[in-house]
Amino acid sequence: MTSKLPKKAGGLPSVQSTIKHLLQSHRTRENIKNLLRVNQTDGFDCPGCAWGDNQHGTFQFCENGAKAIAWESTDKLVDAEFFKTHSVSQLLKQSDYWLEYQGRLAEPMRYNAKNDHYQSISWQDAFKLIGDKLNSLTDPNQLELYTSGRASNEAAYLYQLFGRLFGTNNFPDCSNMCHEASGVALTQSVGIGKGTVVLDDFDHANAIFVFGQNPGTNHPRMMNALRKASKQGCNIVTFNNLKEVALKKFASPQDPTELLTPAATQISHLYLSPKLGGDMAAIRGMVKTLVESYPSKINQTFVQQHTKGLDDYLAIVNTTSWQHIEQQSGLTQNELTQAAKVFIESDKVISCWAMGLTQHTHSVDTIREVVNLHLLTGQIGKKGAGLCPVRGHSNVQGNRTMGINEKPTAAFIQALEQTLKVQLPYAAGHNVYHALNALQQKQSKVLICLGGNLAQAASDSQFTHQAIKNAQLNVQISTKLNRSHLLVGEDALILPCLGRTEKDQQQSGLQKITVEDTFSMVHASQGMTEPVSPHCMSETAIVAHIAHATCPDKFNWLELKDDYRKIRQLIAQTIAGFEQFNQKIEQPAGFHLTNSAAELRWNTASKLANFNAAKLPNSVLADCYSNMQQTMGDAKNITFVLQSMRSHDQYNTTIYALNDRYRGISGERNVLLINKDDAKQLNLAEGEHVDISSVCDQGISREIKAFKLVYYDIPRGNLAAYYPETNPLLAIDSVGRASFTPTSKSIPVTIRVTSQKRLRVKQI
Ligand SMILES: Nc1nc2c(c(=O)[nH]1)N[C@H]1C(S)=C(S)[C@@H](COP(=O)(O)OP(=O)(O)OC[C@H]3O[C@@H](n4cnc5c(=O)[nH]c(N)nc54)[C@H](O)[C@@H]3O)O[C@H]1N2
Ligand SMILES: Nc1nc2c(c(=O)[nH]1)N[C@H]1C(S)=C(S)[C@@H](COP(=O)(O)OP(=O)(O)OC[C@H]3O[C@@H](n4cnc5c(=O)[nH]c(N)nc54)[C@H](O)[C@@H]3O)O[C@H]1N2
Ligand SMILES: [Mo]
Repeated sequence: MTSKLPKKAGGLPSVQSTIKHLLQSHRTRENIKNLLRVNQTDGFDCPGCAWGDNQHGTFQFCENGAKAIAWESTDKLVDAEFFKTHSVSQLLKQSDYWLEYQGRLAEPMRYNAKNDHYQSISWQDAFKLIGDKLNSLTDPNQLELYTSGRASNEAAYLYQLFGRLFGTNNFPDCSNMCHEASGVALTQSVGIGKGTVVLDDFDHANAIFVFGQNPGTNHPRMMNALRKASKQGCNIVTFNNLKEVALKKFASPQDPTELLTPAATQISHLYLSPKLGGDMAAIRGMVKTLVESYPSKINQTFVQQHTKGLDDYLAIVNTTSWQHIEQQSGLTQNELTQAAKVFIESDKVISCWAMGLTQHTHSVDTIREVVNLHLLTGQIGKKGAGLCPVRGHSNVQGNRTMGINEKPTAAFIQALEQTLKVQLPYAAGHNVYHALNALQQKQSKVLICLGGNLAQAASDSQFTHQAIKNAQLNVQISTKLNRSHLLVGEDALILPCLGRTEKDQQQSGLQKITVEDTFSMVHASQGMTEPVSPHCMSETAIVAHIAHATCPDKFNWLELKDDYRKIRQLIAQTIAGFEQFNQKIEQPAGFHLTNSAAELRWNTASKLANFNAAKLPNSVLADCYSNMQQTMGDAKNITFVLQSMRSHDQYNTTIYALNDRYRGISGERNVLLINKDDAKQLNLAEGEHVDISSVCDQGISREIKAFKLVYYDIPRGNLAAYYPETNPLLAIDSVGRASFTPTSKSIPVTIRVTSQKRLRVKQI
């Protein structure tokens, strides 16, 4: 392990880092004010993660929330002058970090293929161009409507309504690359694809299990809940492939002693490091312990009243051998028994998880295994207990609730049809996987992205980049310049939008938008700083104008954008749980959407919660890598399993800086974490550079070059590196079963020393 690792997370370095990022924003004063308004009544919702807020609205310091705000609210502008100086080909050579660092997109631009530059276009002309192009398509399913999870409920609702009135359910969504497996698994098991707990439950739990999640970086406000729980005597058990420092010790920047002294709160009482993709086996081991050694702890009353499929499930548990469990999880029976005991001996248990569980081939079964354990013990639907998929983007869950879903339920479409007196498509549309394939094959012809950076977020970069280039029209509604804007074919538009922190002025006055957090709390958000440019438009208005330019007769789109309350009235009429929406958001903390599973109502076909009797997979790798699985174990050419993850200084494809303080890494991102013994076996030294490659069954070889080795406390056979740099390695077909999520946490790779010649070129 490197000696540079910090002993605790949080504390003074967090505050120092925040100040640095605020200063770099060139809008320091506004951003300090912004920080005080984040997640407050009459303030705006943090554009960082989807973690919820306490009901009292007390200020919660969050280093990475501050970075997200400072990054959005900057005075640096990317305008017509900028694009005059830089051709698209030149921009393509820049790093993702450089591209976003240039500042906020400040006016609408259109790509000119003749001179390879973006040039100004009026909003009116841009909308007309989109409308004309869409109306020239021979089939509405030639349109792909991507969404990234920052869009407001209002923008998302209009977007899906527009897409469906146009005639398509093609709604690829960042969620397809993120928590899709959670939605699928929870719907199959408990009848609703959302978490069953609220923030208050963390105050009442006796045990909290954290699977495959790095909250110190990605959900820093969750650390307050974990710290408080730990101080109250709650046992916290972590399953993480890496030893993440925040999950070991955390110092609250709001506690003077922990801020200024080495003092910190111990977070995890038991910390287990399974092999990548080994969690299903680990949880199976916990279940086996329960069933075989503590059968009286099975909650018979709950199982009988509320569940279906116990016998089949127990039969599978019975046939799963400890040998298989130990080999796949990389954990011993003894370790798993300890974890099982904490679970079994606690009367209120919450399980949390994020990308470490969702980005594998067998993620749906893994998450259903977590649910199996909760069902056996009745740990759901009571205070202090339940299931908590910790969502990523701040409104990704709300987008789904609003209908951003390529497979809407018939009931959802019927409600829209009946209330709005319209006809909409029922057939399933495209998720990200299907959309990229359709674009690659030129079956889809227009791509509109409501935020995000599909080019860098999706796997198989070469394939994905070509797919986006194939679009006859590529429309990006964005705040910052990124690679998705530069993959231009015939025609492309950049439509600059307002950020969360900014005032959204429409004809009826200053507008509020609404969002839903990971606990299904819906609340209002209102930006307060002046927009960076008078030429930026709100996302909601942009969507309304696109709809108006395309299908003006179907709806009075422009009236809706003039007053967002009218959009909320439509939501109230068409989506269950939003009755009296405009009134309910006047409550300071917003309102909670009820969760059927938390109320022990099971919206499944059986009307019961379903056990899932799935075998452990033979291999954690996707089927398209069966050749690579065979080479595993050959000392000269070991197939490692690589996970791609976030550093402390990034937000998905947005790179804030080149450091990863909690992992002791600074100044670079092309690093590869490796177990010291694996490196020694291959005669590789720390600091040496390696090329990383993977070969899928189609024989396509994918490679990324010159990654610097860092010794790390990681299970043997596993590696870790950052996303998006690792995305070129992952075959487009390497997706989760039933979730289609890229298997970003289990990429089979081999490594070899980078040639000296190449390294010299790199250093120049
Ligand atoms: N600052 C910041 N905040 C963010 C984001 C960001 O990029 N930056 N992104 C947002 C988004 S969209 C999301 S989805 C979330 C992501 O939040 P996370 O899921 O925390 O994100 P990752 O960095 O992908 O971290 C995965 C964690 O799981 C562990 N892990 C990987 N594979 C396995 C495995 O097989 N088993 C186990 N047990 N552990 C494993 C890794 O070691 C790592 O700690 O964060 C959101 N919040
Ligand atoms: N290998 C690998 N790949 C992954 C992952 C991984 O762990 N490993 N994680 C996956 C996950 S969990 C996710 S969620 C996806 C993320 O996929 P996306 O959501 O598509 O990507 P982001 O990087 O969040 O998008 C950044 C861009 O969003 C735009 N933006 C920022 N704020 C706003 C706003 O308020 N409005 C609008 N309209 N635009 C805005 C900016 O232009 C910025 O460049 O990536 C996935 N890809
Ligand atoms: Mo995500």
